Amino acid sequence: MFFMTTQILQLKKHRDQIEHALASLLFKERSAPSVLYESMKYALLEGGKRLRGILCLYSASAVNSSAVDGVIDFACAIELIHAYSLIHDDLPCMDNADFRRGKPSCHKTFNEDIAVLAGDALLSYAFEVMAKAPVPNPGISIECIRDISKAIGACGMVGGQALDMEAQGAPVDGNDLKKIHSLKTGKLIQVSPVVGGRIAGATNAQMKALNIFGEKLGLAFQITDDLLDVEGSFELTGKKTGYDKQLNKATYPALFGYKKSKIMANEAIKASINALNEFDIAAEPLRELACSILNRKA
Ligand code: GRG
Repeated sequence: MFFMTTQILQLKKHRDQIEHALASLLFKERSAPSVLYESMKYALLEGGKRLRGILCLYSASAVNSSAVDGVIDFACAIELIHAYSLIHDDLPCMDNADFRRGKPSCHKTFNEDIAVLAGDALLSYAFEVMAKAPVPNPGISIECIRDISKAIGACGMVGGQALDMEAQGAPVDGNDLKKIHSLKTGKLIQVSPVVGGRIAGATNAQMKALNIFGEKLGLAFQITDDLLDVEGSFELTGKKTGYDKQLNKATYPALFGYKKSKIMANEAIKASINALNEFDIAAEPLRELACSILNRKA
């Protein structure tokens, strides 16, 4: 009970830290055309779990217990990119989803043209934020920007989205599904702890560990996301459930069955935690976060 309360308080503290930092960063863009600014604010602030940003912060602390300059900026940049990807993913030409984070999706509130531009502006701003981040060593900043660009580009998240679009209604096997999700959802999750660790000065062995940790966690996250689409509720997930089936999407429960999908998620989380053997107690928040993915309801 004590463990749970401490973990939840710590998560809340970091989530609030990211939320405040995002609000301050976005405020600097207030001279943008007002409808664009409002749409960016609508899609970015409030409602996100900030999982990717928290992974970045926790990994930096696992490597270096002192506060590391610039990590929060990278955590926010990752969340800006995530918000852009969700806006574009919800568009009628993509998943055509009417709800996100418990409210009408960005294009439902601001129309498609502005929603596309809000996504574009959030993505562009993420790069400005990273370039300005007060990281101790500018070379490290460039390496992180490189890692993130790779993770979200044509051979990463955007490529995964293209494969996902192509796969709708087509026969998809377990390997196809793994590939789509490891790119579409997995790459941004995977790069988040890697970037936090890199900024904090991780050794090569620690970088390798964080990379595997992120990869396995991303897989477990996607499997649980598919399970939530079957067993979750709008109240908790903030989006329409049962939607994968409606779109005829290949999912883990559809391909492997509910029970096997649960086992696969468990195995992926075990593997993610094993990868952290390189770290001492300072990585405990990362381990706890990984465990919480299995029981997540949102
Ligand atoms: C359109 C370029 C482009 C990319 C889209 C992110 C993405 C790629 C697709 C997301 C599709 C999706 C909803 C996948 C399920 C897993 C997932 C990423 C869920 C949303 O992430 P959460 O639950 O969201 O961390 P919050 O709202 O908490 O930030």
